[in-house]
Order: sequence, then structure tokens, then C-alpha cells
Amino acid sequence: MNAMAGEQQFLAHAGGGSAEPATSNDQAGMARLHSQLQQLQTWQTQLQQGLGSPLAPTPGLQPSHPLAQQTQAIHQQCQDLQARWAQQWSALQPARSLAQDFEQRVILLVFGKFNAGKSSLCNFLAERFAAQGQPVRFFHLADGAMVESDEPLREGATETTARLQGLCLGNGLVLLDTPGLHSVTPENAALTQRFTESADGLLWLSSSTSPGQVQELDELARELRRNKPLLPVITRSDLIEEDEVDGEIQKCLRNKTPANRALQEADVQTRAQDKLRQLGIDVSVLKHPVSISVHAARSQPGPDALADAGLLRLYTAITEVLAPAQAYKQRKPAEVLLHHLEENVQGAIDAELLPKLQDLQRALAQEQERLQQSKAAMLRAAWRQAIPALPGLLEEYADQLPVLSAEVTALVRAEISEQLRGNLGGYVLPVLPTEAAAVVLPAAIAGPDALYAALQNAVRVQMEAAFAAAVDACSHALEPVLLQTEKMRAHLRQCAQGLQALGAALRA
Ligand SMILES: Nc1nc2c(ncn2[C@@H]2O[C@H](COP(=O)(O)OP(=O)(O)O)[C@@H](O)[C@H]2O)c(=O)[nH]1
Ligand SMILES: [Mg+2]
Repeated sequence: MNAMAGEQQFLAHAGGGSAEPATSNDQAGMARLHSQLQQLQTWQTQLQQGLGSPLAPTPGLQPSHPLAQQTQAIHQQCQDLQARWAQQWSALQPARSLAQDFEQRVILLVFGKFNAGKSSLCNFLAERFAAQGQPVRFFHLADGAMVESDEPLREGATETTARLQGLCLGNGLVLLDTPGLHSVTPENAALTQRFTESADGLLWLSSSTSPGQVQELDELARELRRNKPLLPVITRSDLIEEDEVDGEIQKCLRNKTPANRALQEADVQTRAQDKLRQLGIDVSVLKHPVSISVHAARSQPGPDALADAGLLRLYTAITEVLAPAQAYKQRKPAEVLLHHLEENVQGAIDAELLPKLQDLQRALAQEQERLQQSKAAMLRAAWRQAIPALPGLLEEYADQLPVLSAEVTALVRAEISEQLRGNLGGYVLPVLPTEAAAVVLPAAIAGPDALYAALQNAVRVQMEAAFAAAVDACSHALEPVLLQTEKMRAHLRQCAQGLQALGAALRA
């Protein structure tokens, strides 16, 4: 096949669009997409159900207790998050409709630094498509709106910030020309992001003077993780030579030699593979790099120009990118939803909700410890308060033991209540029953010393029992919160694993 026939075949194939009736392959793809979307939606429903019946405040805690407030804050956060997710999903609508504008087309991102030769290559391809009679439309973004024009893209432009631009080739292909996020204006950053996301395949251009600066791929990492195909293109693969024409020295543009191109391609291939591994990306997304010179293709006369300049190889390489790009395009709606679930939903859970749940668990554990320690502290304090009054009461009621018992009981109950108020104030404590903490003295006691000892003992026993019971009740009151927190964390863990599995299955 000669060069021109090769080109015609490529242009016809790439420009063709998918106007043909759906094949059984397409239908299988649609069915798969449908089931993937459904699984993602089910995941979201389950997640939200788990967040919808969350941390109810426990009846044993006063609403003013810090733990009750912490619990309430998490409850509120669960509600707020769900509202935010709904909002974020509708904010993605414009991105989805951008993709819908190009629904019948494969979108390739032409990515690379300033002067990488992106606009020149886009214009060159536009000329070739137009020469074949295929429709070509240029567009750029102005004030957030798409503006179409017949003007080719600006080449060698020296602006410091790029404009978002691209072109439709035939009915099947869209090229988006972007230098990447770092060189667009802040207003355009979100749109650039959406452009990047809407792409089905990635052409990564770098000049043969320093080809394959792999750190540039960092910006594409997310798209590469979605298994979008990546074709490195080494541009401007030419040099100026001096030739003698009719006895005069003239400067001529020459293609770099095939050997030189092969070396550069192999080098970019190796480094790109390393970079992808380092980013944890499946290297199968990487296509073999192709070295081209748009200027040589343009300046050299004759039919061999396309082949010599590497453009026929580029056509073949782009054709190979189209299949995986089509595959991506087919699952794109699921990818967009998955992305939302990963970034917005799971991202917020990891960054905002889980830390709060951990804080709450830590606070609960600390409070349990404080409760246990407060038992001894309350006993010490109540004891110190009550004991000095005993000798006086003993003197006063030595002959009326039942009255003495009643008086000491009243004293003990007052001290217990005061300690409970001071130390366990945030809890809803059962009122001390009337028979609680009753100081009962043995019937026969020999002498005042024995009576005093018996009183002291009875006071201690009653206080110990009362504080132990109260601490037990408080500790119990915390249990439902702890259980619910653990349950929610387990649910979230399970959801995180589920989403990972869904993502892996989608991209497999
Ligand atoms: N020698 C040479 N220069 C080229 C080639 N393609 C583009 N250029 C030049 O490289 C500069 C940047 O090209 P441009 O397409 O604007 O790059 P962009 O910034 O990536 O869009 C311009 O001066 C072009 O003329 C090529 O194949 N060979
Ligand atoms: Mg440009």
C-alpha cells in the first residue's frame, strides 16, 4: 500500500464516526455498562442507608455532655455529607454534557508543554482531513462557552496562559489541545479538568530536543488509572542541515535518521514504563512511542514525505489507540459515577467522617477510664466530708441508735449525691432510691469505740456500693454509642472495600 492509500484508510477510519447500527458487541457493552451503573448506584444506596440510621443520642447521657454533643455532630455531619454529595453530583452535569456533545466521537487529549508542537500537529491533521473532504471544525472556550470557528489553532503562540481549544475531525474524532492544568487561568482550571476527564485516550507530545519528560505524566495519572490508552509522540524530530544548491549554501530541514528516532522512541518507552510503574499504573496502557516531524512532512515534496516524517506510523499508532479509547468511551458514564463516588464520597468519608468517628471512639475510651478512676476519687472526697461529722453525731445520739443510723444515713446520702453531681453530672442518673445507702448498725455493740468503728465501716461500705453502682450505670450508658460507632466504622470499611472491588472490576 502506498503512503497516500495508507493515509486515506486512516482518515476514513478515524473520521468515520459510529453511525453504523449497533453491533452485538456494542449491545453487550451497553448491558455491561447498565449493570456497572446499577452496582455503583446500589453501593451508594447501601452506604447512605448506613449513614442514615446513625448515632442516635443515648438516653443515659445529658444532651449537654461533650460525648452527646460529639455524637450529635457526627449525626449532623452524616446528613450534611449526603446533601453535599447530591450537590456535587449535579455540579458534574456540565462535564457530562460536554461529553454528550461529542457522544458519537472519540475524544483524544493532545497533551504536552508549551511548544511541544500540539497546535501544529492538530492543524496538520486538520489539513489532511479537510483535503479528503472530511468536515473539520475548530473550537475554543471563551467565557466558559464553546465558540466554533474556521480558524486553525494558533501555532508558536507565546501567551503565558493557554486557551482551551480543540477540533472535530470528520465525524468520529475530537482532539483537545491542552498544555495541562498548570498553564491555564484559574477560571479555566475547572474546565480544563473536565476536558481532561472527558478524553477517551491520551496523546502525550514532547519535542525531540528533550523528549519524554516523564514528570509531565503526573498530571495524567488519574486518567491513566482509568486505563485510558497513552501514546507518546516525539515531535519536531528534524534538524537543519546546510546543503549546497547551485553553488550556494542553503539551510534545509531534514528528518532525523530512522536510527536516531528508534533510539529516542526506545528511551521514552523505557522511562514512561518506569514512571507508570512508579505511579502504580498498569503499563499495558502505554503504546509504543512514535517520532514525527510535522514540518518535514509539510516541507518535503513528494508522496514519501508522510512516511519519512513518521506520520504514517503515527496514523497506525492512533488507529491502535482508537480501540481502547472506544472501550473507555463505552464505560465512561460508569467511570464518571465511579469517580464521583471515589473522590467526593469516599474521599469525604476518609478525610472527614472517619477521623471524627475515631475521635469519638478515643473520647469514649478515655471517658470509660475516667469513670473507673472517679469511683475511688468520689469515695475519697465523700469520706473526707462525712467522717469529721461522725464524732459529733455519735455523742449526740449515742443512746438512740435508730436515730443515729438515720442521721448518718442522711449524711452519707447527701455526700454521695454531691459527689455524683460533681463527677457524673453529664449523665442521666437514676435517683438514689430511698432504701439506698442506709447505714445499719449491728444490734449489740460493746462500747463507743466499737460503735465508732462499726459506723465508719458501714459508711464506707455504703459509699463504695453507691459509687460502684453509679459508675456502672454511666459506663453502661456509653455502650450503645460505642457499639454504634463500631458498627458504623465496620460498615464504612466494608463500603470502602466494596468500592475498590467495583473500581477494579470496571477497569479490568
Ligand atoms: N522544527 C520543527 N518545529 C516545529 C514542528 N512542529 C512545531 N514546531 C514549532 O514549534 C513551536 C511550537 O509549536 P506549537 O504547535 O505552537 O506548540 P504547542 O505550544 O505545543 O501548541 C512553533 O514555533 C512551531 O513552528 C516540527 O515538526 N519541527
Ligand atoms: Mg498551542
